[in-house]
Amino acid sequence: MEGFMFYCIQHSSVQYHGYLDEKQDFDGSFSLIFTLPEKVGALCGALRIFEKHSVNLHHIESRPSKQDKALYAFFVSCDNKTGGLKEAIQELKEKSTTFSILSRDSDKDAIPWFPRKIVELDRFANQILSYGSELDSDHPGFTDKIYRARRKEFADIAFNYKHGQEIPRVTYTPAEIKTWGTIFRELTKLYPTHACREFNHIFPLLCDNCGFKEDNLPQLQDISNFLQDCTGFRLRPVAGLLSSRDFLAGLAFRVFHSTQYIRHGSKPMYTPEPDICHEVLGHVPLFADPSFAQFSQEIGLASLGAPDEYIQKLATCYWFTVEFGLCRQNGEIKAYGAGLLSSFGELQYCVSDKPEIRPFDPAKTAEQQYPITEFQPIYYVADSFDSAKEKMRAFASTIPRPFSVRYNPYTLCVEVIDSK
Ligand code: HBI
Ligand code: NLE
Ligand code: FE
Repeated sequence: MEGFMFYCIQHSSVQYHGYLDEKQDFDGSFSLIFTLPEKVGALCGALRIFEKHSVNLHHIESRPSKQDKALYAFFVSCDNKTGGLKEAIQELKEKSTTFSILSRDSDKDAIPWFPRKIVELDRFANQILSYGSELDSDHPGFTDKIYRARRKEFADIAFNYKHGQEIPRVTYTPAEIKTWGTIFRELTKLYPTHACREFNHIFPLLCDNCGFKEDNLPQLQDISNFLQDCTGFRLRPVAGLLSSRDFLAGLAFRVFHSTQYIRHGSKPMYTPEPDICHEVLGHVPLFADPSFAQFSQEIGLASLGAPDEYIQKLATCYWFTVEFGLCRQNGEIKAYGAGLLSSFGELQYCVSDKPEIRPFDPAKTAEQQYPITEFQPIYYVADSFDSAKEKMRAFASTIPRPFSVRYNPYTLCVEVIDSK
């Protein structure tokens, strides 16, 4: 299937426009997908409606509809600065054969907005859920002034970061290096017996290429370069937790949002919050594995524009795979979830006989409740990354969306296709 025609042809100028006039482009917070009957002047008529209601258009694409050759599909982004959008939509709906709205605002009938260019991930930086520079009162760092000030420094790096920049290098303090050292030492003792094959294959490469060692915290930019060589995954710094929708959207572009601070030194064995140890020891090795990278991106692509209840289901599948997944290898249970591979407490616990173990089945797994501040009572076991991916693909195809998406790795853009 083809992506929107004008979009492909004019792609480079669109991207250029985005860089030149980012602000204006980013303000286009509504997108409309509609089909018009094939008749001369149909688009002109539609554009006149926007003009009449003073709606400012930021971008427009068109192509023949896949569903019906006699129709033309249009994809338009616009803002609602003058307040005329509602009337324009009303009028346009009457002239259109099909009509959908994508919106960042909480309009019930709209498809949620999603990024279509990698630079649009810059929008997420200031939408951190909790923590960030402000710690919750039961966090071990809450009363530690030095720790709080340090967290703010990291938050500022993330807030100011823009796509395409080098991720600032950080000099970690002796106390931070000590915390890292404890975690690194304990985990590397467990990996040979507890981690999956793919993890153990890649880990030594990170030691050789990215400075992973007991007395050194690796730098995000070096890791990002390494991952781009392996699978095209890249890192971008983030101040804290993103919403599931934003976080999953990053994965669609093979972008992993990574924290850069380290957990409080008083509790090295387990933290509920992602920190640099979790990101680089837990997540990074497997993002260098092609099959796992593909699996992760597909969860991301499935999330774009999905209804809230399905974002919830995808986030739960993500939790029980990428974060806390187990797999069977040569008759043994091994860990591949990052939350396990970064916690020397939970890594030992997860393969003991204490937790319950079930086969990974997205439709069922997606409904499972889970705690986020203690060891998991239930884990799901996958046969392989490829089989988990096939299962996720089948599940994703049940998500109701009036369009499908395809990632273009040459342009780093998501192409929207008007029907499945
Ligand atoms: N945000 N920064 C950040 N890091 C994560 O690992 C993360 C997140 N938001 C949500 C999330 N993980 C998942 O648990 C799912 O909700 C997608
Ligand atoms: N519990 C993990 C750890 O201690 O490294 C972090 C999990 C983040 C979701
Ligand atoms: Fe994580």
